[in-house]
Amino acid sequence: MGIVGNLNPEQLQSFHSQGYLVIESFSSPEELESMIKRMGHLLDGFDCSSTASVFSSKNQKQLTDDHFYDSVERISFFFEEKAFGDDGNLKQSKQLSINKVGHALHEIDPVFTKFSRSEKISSLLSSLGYKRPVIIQSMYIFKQPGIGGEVVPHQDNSFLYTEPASCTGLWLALEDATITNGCLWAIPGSHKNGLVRRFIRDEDGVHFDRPSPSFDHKDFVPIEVKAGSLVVLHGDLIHQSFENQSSKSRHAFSLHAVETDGCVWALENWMRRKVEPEPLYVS
Ligand SMILES: O=C(O)CCC(=O)C(=O)O
Repeated sequence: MGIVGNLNPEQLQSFHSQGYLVIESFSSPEELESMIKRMGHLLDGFDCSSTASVFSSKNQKQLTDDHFYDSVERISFFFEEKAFGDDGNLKQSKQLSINKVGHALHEIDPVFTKFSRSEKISSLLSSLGYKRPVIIQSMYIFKQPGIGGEVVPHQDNSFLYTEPASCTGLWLALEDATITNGCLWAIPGSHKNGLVRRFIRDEDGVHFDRPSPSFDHKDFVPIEVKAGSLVVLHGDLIHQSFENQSSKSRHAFSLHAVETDGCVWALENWMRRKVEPEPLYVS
Protein backbone atom coordinates (compact mmCIF):
# COMPACT_ATOMS: atom_id res chain seq x y z
CA MET A 1 0.00 0.00 0.00
CA GLY A 2 1.28 3.52 -0.77
CA ILE A 3 1.51 6.44 1.64
CA VAL A 4 -1.87 7.43 3.10
CA GLY A 5 -2.12 10.91 4.58
CA ASN A 6 0.78 13.17 5.53
CA LEU A 7 2.91 10.85 7.69
CA ASN A 8 5.81 9.05 6.01
CA PRO A 9 6.70 5.40 6.78
CA GLU A 10 9.54 6.39 9.15
CA GLN A 11 7.21 8.62 11.16
CA LEU A 12 4.60 5.87 11.35
CA GLN A 13 7.21 3.32 12.37
CA SER A 14 8.47 5.62 15.12
CA PHE A 15 4.94 6.32 16.35
CA HIS A 16 4.09 2.63 16.52
CA SER A 17 7.30 1.71 18.34
CA GLN A 18 7.51 4.68 20.79
CA GLY A 19 3.79 5.45 21.19
CA TYR A 20 4.36 9.12 20.35
CA LEU A 21 5.70 11.24 17.55
CA VAL A 22 6.91 14.84 17.38
CA ILE A 23 6.16 16.71 14.15
CA GLU A 24 8.14 19.93 14.12
CA SER A 25 6.76 23.09 12.44
CA PHE A 26 3.30 21.56 12.17
CA SER A 27 1.81 25.02 12.68
CA SER A 28 3.14 28.31 11.38
CA PRO A 29 3.91 31.23 13.75
CA GLU A 30 0.83 33.01 12.29
CA GLU A 31 -1.43 30.05 13.08
CA LEU A 32 -0.11 29.91 16.66
CA GLU A 33 -0.54 33.63 17.09
CA SER A 34 -4.14 33.49 15.87
CA MET A 35 -4.98 30.89 18.54
CA ILE A 36 -3.11 32.65 21.36
CA LYS A 37 -4.71 35.99 20.47
CA ARG A 38 -8.13 34.44 20.22
CA MET A 39 -7.78 32.87 23.65
CA GLY A 40 -6.72 36.26 25.04
CA HIS A 41 -9.93 37.69 23.63
CA LEU A 42 -12.08 34.88 25.09
CA LEU A 43 -10.41 35.39 28.47
CA ASP A 44 -11.04 39.12 28.40
CA GLY A 45 -14.73 38.41 27.91
CA PHE A 46 -14.89 35.78 30.65
CA ASP A 47 -16.69 36.92 33.79
CA CYS A 48 -14.78 34.97 36.38
CA SER A 49 -16.82 36.01 39.42
CA SER A 50 -19.58 33.44 38.91
CA THR A 51 -17.34 30.56 37.92
CA ALA A 52 -14.70 31.33 40.57
CA SER A 53 -17.27 30.74 43.30
CA VAL A 54 -17.78 27.21 41.98
CA PHE A 55 -14.12 26.40 42.54
CA SER A 56 -13.26 28.37 45.64
CA SER A 57 -15.87 26.68 47.80
CA LYS A 58 -14.67 23.16 48.53
CA ASN A 59 -17.94 21.44 49.39
CA GLN A 60 -19.88 22.48 46.33
CA LYS A 61 -19.29 19.11 44.69
CA GLN A 62 -22.46 19.13 42.61
CA LEU A 63 -21.65 22.57 41.17
CA THR A 64 -18.15 21.56 40.16
CA ASP A 65 -19.41 18.27 38.72
CA ASP A 66 -22.03 20.11 36.64
CA HIS A 67 -19.49 22.66 35.42
CA PHE A 68 -17.28 19.76 34.31
CA TYR A 69 -20.05 17.71 32.68
CA ASP A 70 -21.58 20.72 30.90
CA SER A 71 -18.19 21.70 29.44
CA VAL A 72 -18.53 18.87 26.92
CA GLU A 73 -20.44 21.09 24.52
CA ARG A 74 -19.25 24.50 25.78
CA ILE A 75 -16.27 26.77 26.14
CA SER A 76 -15.71 26.46 29.90
CA PHE A 77 -12.94 27.89 32.05
CA PHE A 78 -11.23 25.83 34.76
CA PHE A 79 -9.06 27.44 37.42
CA GLU A 80 -5.67 26.36 38.68
CA GLU A 81 -5.91 24.75 42.12
CA LYS A 82 -3.39 27.22 43.49
CA ALA A 83 -5.14 30.25 42.01
CA PHE A 84 -7.09 31.08 45.17
CA GLY A 85 -5.97 32.58 48.47
CA ASP A 86 -7.35 31.47 51.85
CA ASP A 87 -10.01 34.19 51.56
CA GLY A 88 -11.39 32.48 48.42
CA ASN A 89 -10.28 35.31 46.12
CA LEU A 90 -7.98 34.98 43.15
CA LYS A 91 -4.37 35.70 44.04
CA GLN A 92 -3.57 37.08 40.58
CA SER A 93 -5.37 38.22 37.41
CA LYS A 94 -7.83 35.82 35.78
CA GLN A 95 -5.44 35.65 32.81
CA LEU A 96 -2.85 34.05 35.11
CA SER A 97 -5.33 31.89 37.05
CA ILE A 98 -6.89 29.62 34.45
CA ASN A 99 -5.61 26.05 34.17
CA LYS A 100 -7.47 25.18 30.96
CA VAL A 101 -10.40 25.97 28.71
CA GLY A 102 -12.42 23.03 27.45
CA HIS A 103 -13.90 21.03 25.99
CA ALA A 104 -15.59 22.24 22.78
CA LEU A 105 -13.42 25.10 21.48
CA HIS A 106 -12.91 23.02 18.35
CA GLU A 107 -16.64 23.06 17.63
CA ILE A 108 -17.71 26.49 18.82
CA ASP A 109 -14.90 28.94 18.18
CA PRO A 110 -14.05 29.67 14.51
CA VAL A 111 -10.30 30.10 15.07
CA PHE A 112 -9.96 26.76 16.89
CA THR A 113 -12.39 25.04 14.51
CA LYS A 114 -10.26 26.11 11.55
CA PHE A 115 -7.20 24.38 12.98
CA SER A 116 -9.07 21.33 14.32
CA ARG A 117 -10.87 20.59 11.05
CA SER A 118 -7.90 21.48 8.83
CA GLU A 119 -6.75 19.23 6.04
CA LYS A 120 -3.45 18.56 7.86
CA ILE A 121 -5.30 17.21 10.93
CA SER A 122 -7.57 14.93 8.88
CA SER A 123 -4.67 13.80 6.75
CA LEU A 124 -2.68 12.92 9.87
CA LEU A 125 -5.58 10.89 11.25
CA SER A 126 -5.96 9.20 7.89
CA SER A 127 -2.26 8.22 8.07
CA LEU A 128 -2.94 6.61 11.43
CA GLY A 129 -5.72 4.50 9.90
CA TYR A 130 -8.80 6.46 10.97
CA LYS A 131 -11.79 6.07 8.63
CA ARG A 132 -14.46 8.23 10.28
CA PRO A 133 -12.73 10.11 13.11
CA VAL A 134 -14.33 12.67 15.38
CA ILE A 135 -12.55 15.20 17.54
CA ILE A 136 -14.22 14.38 20.82
CA GLN A 137 -12.64 17.12 22.93
CA SER A 138 -10.27 20.06 22.86
CA MET A 139 -8.39 21.82 25.63
CA TYR A 140 -6.42 25.03 25.68
CA ILE A 141 -3.91 24.36 28.47
CA PHE A 142 -2.03 27.30 30.02
CA LYS A 143 0.49 25.76 32.45
CA GLN A 144 0.64 29.12 34.17
CA PRO A 145 3.95 30.46 35.47
CA GLY A 146 4.50 29.53 39.11
CA ILE A 147 1.18 27.72 39.67
CA GLY A 148 0.58 25.60 36.52
CA GLY A 149 -0.49 22.31 38.10
CA GLU A 150 0.98 18.89 37.42
CA VAL A 151 -0.89 16.35 35.27
CA VAL A 152 -0.37 12.95 36.84
CA PRO A 153 0.62 9.89 34.75
CA HIS A 154 -2.34 8.71 32.68
CA GLN A 155 -3.50 7.16 29.43
CA ASP A 156 -5.99 9.08 27.30
CA ASN A 157 -7.99 5.92 26.55
CA SER A 158 -8.93 5.83 30.27
CA PHE A 159 -11.03 8.97 29.84
CA LEU A 160 -12.20 8.73 26.23
CA TYR A 161 -12.90 5.05 25.84
CA THR A 162 -14.39 3.37 22.80
CA GLU A 163 -14.82 -0.35 22.27
CA PRO A 164 -12.29 -1.20 20.86
CA ALA A 165 -10.05 1.61 22.16
CA SER A 166 -9.23 4.23 19.52
CA CYS A 167 -8.15 7.53 21.10
CA THR A 168 -5.21 9.57 19.79
CA GLY A 169 -4.02 12.82 21.37
CA LEU A 170 -2.81 15.68 19.17
CA TRP A 171 -0.96 18.16 21.39
CA LEU A 172 0.14 21.39 19.75
CA ALA A 173 2.79 23.50 21.49
CA LEU A 174 1.66 27.12 21.22
CA GLU A 175 4.82 28.13 23.12
CA ASP A 176 8.16 26.38 23.62
CA ALA A 177 7.73 23.50 26.08
CA THR A 178 10.79 22.68 28.16
CA ILE A 179 11.63 20.70 31.29
CA THR A 180 11.64 24.03 33.13
CA ASN A 181 8.13 25.17 32.21
CA GLY A 182 6.40 21.77 32.40
CA CYS A 183 6.73 19.92 29.08
CA LEU A 184 5.13 16.53 28.47
CA TRP A 185 6.92 13.39 29.68
CA ALA A 186 6.16 9.86 28.48
CA ILE A 187 7.27 6.25 28.93
CA PRO A 188 8.36 5.23 25.42
CA GLY A 189 6.71 1.98 24.32
CA SER A 190 4.28 1.92 27.27
CA HIS A 191 1.32 1.90 24.85
CA LYS A 192 2.19 -1.72 24.05
CA ASN A 193 1.16 -2.84 27.53
CA GLY A 194 -2.48 -1.92 26.99
CA LEU A 195 -4.97 0.10 28.99
CA VAL A 196 -4.44 0.01 32.75
CA ARG A 197 -7.70 1.47 34.07
CA ARG A 198 -10.82 3.38 33.13
CA PHE A 199 -12.40 6.59 34.38
CA ILE A 200 -16.07 5.82 34.99
CA ARG A 201 -19.06 8.08 35.50
CA ASP A 202 -22.00 6.69 37.46
CA GLU A 203 -24.71 7.94 39.78
CA ASP A 204 -22.08 8.81 42.44
CA GLY A 205 -19.99 10.95 40.09
CA VAL A 206 -16.69 9.99 38.50
CA HIS A 207 -14.00 7.58 39.66
CA PHE A 208 -11.35 5.19 38.35
CA ASP A 209 -12.27 1.52 38.23
CA ARG A 210 -8.94 0.55 39.85
CA PRO A 211 -6.01 2.23 41.61
CA SER A 212 -3.14 3.68 39.64
CA PRO A 213 -0.10 1.45 39.30
CA SER A 214 3.10 3.12 40.49
CA PHE A 215 5.50 4.36 37.85
CA ASP A 216 9.25 4.75 38.02
CA HIS A 217 10.31 8.30 37.20
CA LYS A 218 13.41 7.04 35.43
CA ASP A 219 11.26 5.35 32.76
CA PHE A 220 9.87 8.71 31.61
CA VAL A 221 11.54 10.85 28.96
CA PRO A 222 10.90 14.58 28.54
CA ILE A 223 9.34 15.70 25.27
CA GLU A 224 10.80 19.18 24.91
CA VAL A 225 9.47 20.88 21.78
CA LYS A 226 9.50 24.23 20.05
CA ALA A 227 6.34 26.26 19.56
CA GLY A 228 4.52 24.96 16.47
CA SER A 229 5.45 21.31 17.08
CA LEU A 230 2.68 18.74 17.27
CA VAL A 231 3.05 15.77 19.61
CA VAL A 232 0.96 12.78 18.52
CA LEU A 233 0.14 10.53 21.49
CA HIS A 234 -1.13 6.95 21.31
CA GLY A 235 -4.20 6.54 23.54
CA ASP A 236 -2.49 3.88 25.67
CA LEU A 237 0.77 5.83 26.14
CA ILE A 238 1.56 6.67 29.77
CA HIS A 239 2.31 10.39 29.89
CA GLN A 240 2.32 13.25 32.38
CA SER A 241 3.60 16.77 32.99
CA PHE A 242 5.01 18.43 36.10
CA GLU A 243 4.07 21.63 37.85
CA ASN A 244 5.40 24.76 36.18
CA GLN A 245 7.55 26.45 38.79
CA SER A 246 9.19 28.75 36.26
CA SER A 247 8.27 32.29 35.32
CA LYS A 248 7.32 31.26 31.75
CA SER A 249 3.92 29.96 30.69
CA ARG A 250 3.59 26.88 28.46
CA HIS A 251 0.45 27.23 26.38
CA ALA A 252 -0.75 24.21 24.36
CA PHE A 253 -3.84 23.29 22.39
CA SER A 254 -4.75 19.64 22.74
CA LEU A 255 -7.22 17.64 20.63
CA HIS A 256 -8.38 14.09 21.17
CA ALA A 257 -9.74 12.03 18.29
CA VAL A 258 -11.64 8.74 18.40
CA GLU A 259 -12.86 6.43 15.65
CA THR A 260 -16.57 6.07 14.98
CA ASP A 261 -16.28 3.50 12.18
CA GLY A 262 -16.46 0.15 14.00
CA CYS A 263 -15.71 1.65 17.43
CA VAL A 264 -18.47 2.36 19.95
CA TRP A 265 -18.37 5.24 22.46
CA ALA A 266 -18.58 3.78 26.00
CA LEU A 267 -21.67 4.91 27.90
CA GLU A 268 -19.71 4.94 31.20
CA ASN A 269 -17.41 7.72 29.92
CA TRP A 270 -17.63 11.03 31.80
CA MET A 271 -18.44 12.76 28.52
CA ARG A 272 -22.08 12.52 27.48
CA ARG A 273 -23.09 14.55 24.49
CA LYS A 274 -26.54 15.72 23.57
CA VAL A 275 -25.55 16.18 19.92
CA GLU A 276 -23.31 13.74 18.05
CA PRO A 277 -20.01 15.30 16.94
CA GLU A 278 -19.48 15.88 13.23
CA PRO A 279 -16.90 13.42 11.79
CA LEU A 280 -13.87 14.80 9.96
CA TYR A 281 -13.68 14.13 6.28
CA VAL A 282 -10.75 11.82 5.56
CA SER A 283 -9.96 10.74 2.01
O1 LIG B 1 -0.57 19.65 28.68
C1 LIG B 1 -0.35 18.89 29.61
O2 LIG B 1 0.39 19.20 30.53
C2 LIG B 1 -0.97 17.51 29.67
C3 LIG B 1 -1.83 17.25 28.50
C4 LIG B 1 -2.30 15.85 28.38
O3 LIG B 1 -1.96 14.98 29.16
C5 LIG B 1 -3.18 15.50 27.28
O4 LIG B 1 -3.54 16.38 26.48
O5 LIG B 1 -3.53 14.30 27.20
